[in-house]
Order: sequence, then C-alpha cells, then structure tokens
Amino acid sequence: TAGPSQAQDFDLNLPDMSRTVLGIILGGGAGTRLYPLTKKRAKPAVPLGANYRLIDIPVSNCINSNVLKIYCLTQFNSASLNRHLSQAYNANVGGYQTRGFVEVLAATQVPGSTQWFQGTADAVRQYLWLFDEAVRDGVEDFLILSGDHLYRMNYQDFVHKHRQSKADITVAALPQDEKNAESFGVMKIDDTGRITDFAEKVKGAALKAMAVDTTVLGLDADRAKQMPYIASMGIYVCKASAMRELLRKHFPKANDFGSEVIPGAKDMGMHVQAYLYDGYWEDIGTIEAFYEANLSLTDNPAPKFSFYDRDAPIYTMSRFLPPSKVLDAEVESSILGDGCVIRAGCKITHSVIGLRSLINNGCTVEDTLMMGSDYYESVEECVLVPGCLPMGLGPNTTVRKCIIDKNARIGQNCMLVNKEGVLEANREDQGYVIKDGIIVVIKDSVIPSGTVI
Ligand code: ADQ
Ligand code: ADP
Repeated sequence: TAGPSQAQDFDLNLPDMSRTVLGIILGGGAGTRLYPLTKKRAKPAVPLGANYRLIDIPVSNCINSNVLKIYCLTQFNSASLNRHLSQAYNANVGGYQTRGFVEVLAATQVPGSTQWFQGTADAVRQYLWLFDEAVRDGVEDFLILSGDHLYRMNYQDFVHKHRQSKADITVAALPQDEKNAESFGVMKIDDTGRITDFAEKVKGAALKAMAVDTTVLGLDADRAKQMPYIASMGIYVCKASAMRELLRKHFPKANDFGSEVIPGAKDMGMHVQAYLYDGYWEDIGTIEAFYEANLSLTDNPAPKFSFYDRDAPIYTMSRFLPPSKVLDAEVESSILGDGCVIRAGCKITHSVIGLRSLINNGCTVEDTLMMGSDYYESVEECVLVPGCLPMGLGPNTTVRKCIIDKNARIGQNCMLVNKEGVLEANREDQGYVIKDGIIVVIKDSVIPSGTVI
C-alpha cells in the first residue's frame, strides 16, 4: 500500500509536510488541447502508460513526498475520476493522525456559483473557502500542481527551500531551449534565486530579452548555450496567507496564475523565488506531447521516465486483473498493461498496449498507444453493436501511429495508417480525428471492418 515515510517528519529541520502542506492539483480547463481524449472524461482521468491515469502522477508524487491532503480541481465531475481516486488512494492517505484525503472538486459544486472555472487562479479562488478550513487545520502552504505533467519530484525539498528563503511564492523552474521556451512562462532571477522578471509565453524579441546565462544554474557552457531560458513548470508553492491575499484583495478578477497572479505578485513587491529542478519533466497537455511521452516509456535501456522506481512508486487503482497473455506473437519494445490477450501471428512494435486490450490474430501494431478497455464484455453483449464487433482489434488489422481510446471496436482487415499523411482532420462522425498526423480513435467508437485511413 502507499505508505508515506513517517520518519522524515521527525527531523525538525524538515517541514512537517503531512500537516502543513495542502496539495492542489489543477485538473484541467475546457480540455481542448487533449481533445478528443477529454471528450468523455475529465482530463485527470485520461489513461497513461497502459495501467495508469494522468492524475496518478501528481498524486503519487504527493504521497511519496508525504503530502497527504490533496484536492483535484476539475471542470467536470466525472464519476470515473471520483471512483479512481477513492479506490486508489483514500485508504492510504487517511488515518486519524494525518487527516489525509484525495478529493475531486468540480466547478459546478461551488456554493453560489454555477460558473465554470475561468482559469487556474479562478479555480483556486472559487474554493478558497474550503482551503481556509485546511488552514484552520494547520496548513501553512499551498502546493499548486498540474494534472498533465509527467515527472517525478520530491516536493519536500521544494517546500523546504521555499520556507528557508522566506518566499511568499516559489516557482519550480528548469532550463529550456528557444523552441520550447515559447510555450512556457520564462523568468530572470538574481544571484539569490529571486525572480526579477517574468514573461508568460512570449516569442521573438520579447523572448530573446528573457535569455539568461544558465551556467549560474550549474549547466556546462554547451548546455547553457543550448538552453538559455529558465522556464516555469507551472508548479508553485505559496504561503497560504499570501495566496488568500492575492486572490481576494490584490487580484480579485485575475483568472490565471502564469499570466496574472505570479507576475502581479512580483510587481507589487512580494518575494517570488525560483526553485531549480533538474530532471525529466514534460508537459503532456497536447496530443503530440502526450503521444510522444507515452511511447517514450518503451525506450530501451533507459526511458526518460521510469515506472520501475522502488523508492518513489507510481500508485494506481488495483483492479485485480489477470496477467497478460501473449500467444504466438512477436512483441518488441512495447509495454503491455494488465489483463491483455495478444493472439497468434500479431506483430507489436514500439507500442503501449493498455489494460484489457484484445488483439486478434494477424494484427500489426506499430508506434501506437492503445488504451484498452474498461471491462471485459460477454459474447452476448456485442450483438447491440453494428457488425457485432467486439472491443479491441479485429483479425488482420494494421494500426500505425495511432492513439486508440478505450473500448474502441476496430473491425477486421482495417488499415489505420494515415495513408495520405493528413496532419489535421476532424472526422468525429466516423469515430476518429487526426491531430499532428496522429490518428486518434475516439472512446467507444466503432471502426467497421475493411476501413482504410
Ligand atoms: P499552461 O499549462 O499553459 O502554462 P494553464 O493553461 O493555465 O497554463 O494550465 C495550467 C494547469 O491548470 C494545467 O494542468 C491545466 O490543465 C489546468 N487548468 C487550466 N485551466 C483550468 C481550470 N479552469 N480549472 C482547473 N484546472 C485548469 C502554465 C504556466 C506557465 C508554465 C507552464 C508549464 O502558466 O508559466 O510555463 O504551465 O507547463
Ligand atoms: P474513462 O474514465 O476511461 O472514460 P470510466 O472509468 O468512466 O472510463 O469507465 C470505466 C468504468 O465503466 C469501468 O470501471 C466499468 O466498471 C464501467 N463500465 C462501463 N460500461 C460498462 C459495461 N457495459 N459493463 C460493465 N462495466 C461497464
């Protein structure tokens, strides 16, 4: 079970994370960037890495850092997300001493408001009344996290440095090159790490003006030249008192942290500090980044992100599924989730095959992320489906560079290979879209036998 290390809280120099830190996970706005994976579910519930969901990453990081009070803010109150969180975590973070929990807070549940969250800061503001209760219960800092990042981080050191520097807000940051820096907030810092300048997603001359000598961060000359920007990871630790003051008093109308509240706090003289993170971190909030990050889990010998880490495991819901069964098939550089059946004559290369996937005889699967199914269906159940297609891949079907969402039914002798090299297409009526050249088959959809894309 997910057991936090209690010992660390007895070191008086380290923060008492379980009691004094509240984790707030920003679980996604309108969900346009990951669409259509967010068509039928809240973003944090999007499946990841064959067995997991996006939310498992920040929640596991929290648990491994002994942050045990966790809220996840989302636009949609999805039953699947609630069920996932309560089944996966609540038994592990609860307990009388820690008073831990993992709970979903959806936009529409806010008393006196039926409005969607207008942005990240607005989402936190709408639930400040509830976070106030946590403050009365001993919380000193809010740890603001994103629901769509792939990384492993111990927040204990982050919070420790934040408190040591007596900052109001500390922003986690890492070096970036010019191309990537465009899509992030970038900052300049002084020699104590205090942020002196901040610019949210700027390009061209405005970006160039934010270049710094990153050798001060410990990069060697070569890497510093390649990566002259300090980018915000969108991960903040903020004094609870400062957050309440900022959102209620100084910026009562601000919608976002990155473009409004954080730069505003700095401009009004608050102490905004940078915390340098050196390790793998990826924003997987777009279809392309999400696809690449999933497939990179198959990298050999050393994937950039590893689920095989004894000291900081990634937790998820236990489903009690049988082990996967591979018949006379060839599987190379791939990950198989639990409970799959891969039949004879299949060739699976550089792919992530999600839990309960059923892949029939003679299929070829390349560079594909298949999410699997939510349940095993009985033979009788599929009579309601056009062509009586079972879930998974029918015999002799080929898929290449696809994301196949859960419960999709793909017939036999299909070719999903983006033959014409289309970059963008919306064919939702046919059960799929193409984004960044990747075919995304929508959850629950039916692709008839013989389809060629
Ligand atoms: P973005 O990720 O582009 O940049 P934003 O769209 O505000 O910023 O999203 C931040 C996180 O909050 C995401 O996980 C998103 O899903 C979630 N979110 C967005 N709107 C929400 C809403 N209304 N309700 C709940 N959750 C919501 C930010 C910073 C940059 C930084 C990057 C790093 O603004 O400075 O560089 O993160 O990824
Ligand atoms: P996702 O979050 O991937 O969109 P959900 O988690 O909402 O999907 O759906 C998964 C759950 O749906 C499973 O736990 C399963 O119990 C249930 N489910 C959905 N349809 C069926 C069905 N026809 N038979 C049995 N279980 C089903």
